[in-house]
Amino acid sequence: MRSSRQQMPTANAEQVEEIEQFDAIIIGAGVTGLYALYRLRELGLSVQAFEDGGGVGGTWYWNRYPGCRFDSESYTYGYSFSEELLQEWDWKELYSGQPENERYLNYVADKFDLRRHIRFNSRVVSAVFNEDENLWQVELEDGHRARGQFLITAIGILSAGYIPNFEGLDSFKGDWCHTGRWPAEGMELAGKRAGVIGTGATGVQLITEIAKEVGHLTVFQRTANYCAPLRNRPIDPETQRKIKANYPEIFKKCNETAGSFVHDFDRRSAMSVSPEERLEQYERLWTEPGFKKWLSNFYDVMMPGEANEDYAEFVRNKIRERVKDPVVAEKLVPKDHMFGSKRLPCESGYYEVYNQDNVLLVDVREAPIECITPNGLKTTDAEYELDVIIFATGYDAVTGSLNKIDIHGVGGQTLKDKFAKGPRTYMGISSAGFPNLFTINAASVGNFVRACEPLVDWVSEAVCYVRDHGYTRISATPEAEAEWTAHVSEAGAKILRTQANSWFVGANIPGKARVLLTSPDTAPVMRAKRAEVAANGYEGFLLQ
Ligand code: NA7
Repeated sequence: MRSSRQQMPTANAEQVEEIEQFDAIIIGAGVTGLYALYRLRELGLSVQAFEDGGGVGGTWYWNRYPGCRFDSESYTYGYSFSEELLQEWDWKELYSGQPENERYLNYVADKFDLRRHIRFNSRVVSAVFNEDENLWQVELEDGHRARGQFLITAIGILSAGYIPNFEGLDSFKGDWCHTGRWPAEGMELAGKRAGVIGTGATGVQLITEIAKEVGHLTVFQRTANYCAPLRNRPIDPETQRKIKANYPEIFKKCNETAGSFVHDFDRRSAMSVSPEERLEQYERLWTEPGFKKWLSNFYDVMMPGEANEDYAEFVRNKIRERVKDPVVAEKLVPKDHMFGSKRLPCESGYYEVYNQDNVLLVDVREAPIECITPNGLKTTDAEYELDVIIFATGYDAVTGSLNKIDIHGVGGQTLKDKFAKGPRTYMGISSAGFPNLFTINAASVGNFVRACEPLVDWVSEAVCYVRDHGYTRISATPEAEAEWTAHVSEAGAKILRTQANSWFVGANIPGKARVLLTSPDTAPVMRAKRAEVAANGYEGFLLQ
């Protein structure tokens, strides 16, 4: 199907602006946006993607900070839709780094000729639903406009970077940046006095890497995390051959697990075996790479309760063993939240960094940050002189990136207002009063590509259903939305992810409503739910 151009009157009646019209508009050309583009185009729709960045990749385009890499197994992260692609691409490491991940996504964009449908350096600032024509009109920062029947926000769950509102940042004489907007030309760090704020998954990767080159490093930690060894290694030719021969089984396995990872829980309770057997399993898994340590462990390790605390203590002791100074070690040992209630960072030498003479750990819960000064950073205890400040302070998750776009639905209501107390959607995908808008970024969770492919497939089929059945609009019914929102709240209250103050529940952003921002259900449950909805003629959706 071809795109068309419509002549629209402008403010000046003499002038006529041509606005290109598409079947679907996708915001974002990251992992999800690229696949949505491919899929919808294959289905014969005219599609245009708008991407804020200068290239494809989303997360893997922006996060150029040193140390950035997967902690999902690389070979589980690639797209599964093309056997040819799977066989052509060699993942070089078990946990691939950002440069390689970005190369992969560029390779995909070129191989499937996606680039010609993407307008780069194009930030969408508004999207307004035209009720008479059943079209979304988007406007970019540079004034460019486009229209589409369907609008898909593939803008990521963690893309709106958060920098705490510290007084004095403007006065800082050195360089600073947020990890999610790491300059393409890099940061000058060699020999410098660097300060890093934040010790989440990003901070842990970054700190380990830059500790190798900076002159002095000060880490400002508010909450210690449970981190475990990544144990990355190159993929040797024999393993590569096995991976390529086994993709169907690998993906089948991923599809069966809660978070779409290749690891599955031990069906036994940690408490049902002897302490010796329990410890033997903990130790054995500790030597294994990646998330296996918790996702292949006794199932109740990842549930609130006794097993969780037992494993938490095991991890705490692992941390204590690696840090020479016992006072520093105790600061690095998490004691205020349950194991797994926050995202678990994997690391490659993180704790040893604190054994270096040129590294200082500052506990900013004990002495909070007061302000940034021209020469560094001041806590209630002391001032630290710094040449560079790096904010590894995370993201305004899920709704943050949506809120950056002024989205107006039926009757002019804004999505921002509607989501002020948390997302109100049906299955994360659709919101009543916002027809033909698919908020894919609010519905993905887990091992990202594994989660986003079936989601995009579902949305694409829904789009075809609407068109093939002569409808012009699809959106969640208010009833389905209310039921789903209540389900997220009720089921969410019982899971580990809602037990700590983290981005999962918006608790990292001052003033943000505390609500689970993703689905509380496992990936197989969500896929089954979506399949049932589709099989029942898009039950819970209003088709007009
Ligand atoms: P996270 O996991 O949200 O971590 C942000 C870190 O920044 C965390 O240690 C925060 O401490 C810290 N932070 C945030 N605000 C402040 C202030 N005001 N003062 C001091 N420290 C602060 O983001 P990441 O980028 O590491 O990871 C995001 C996801 O990317 C991750 O889950 C992976 O899926 C990939 P806190 O813990 O809130 O006390």
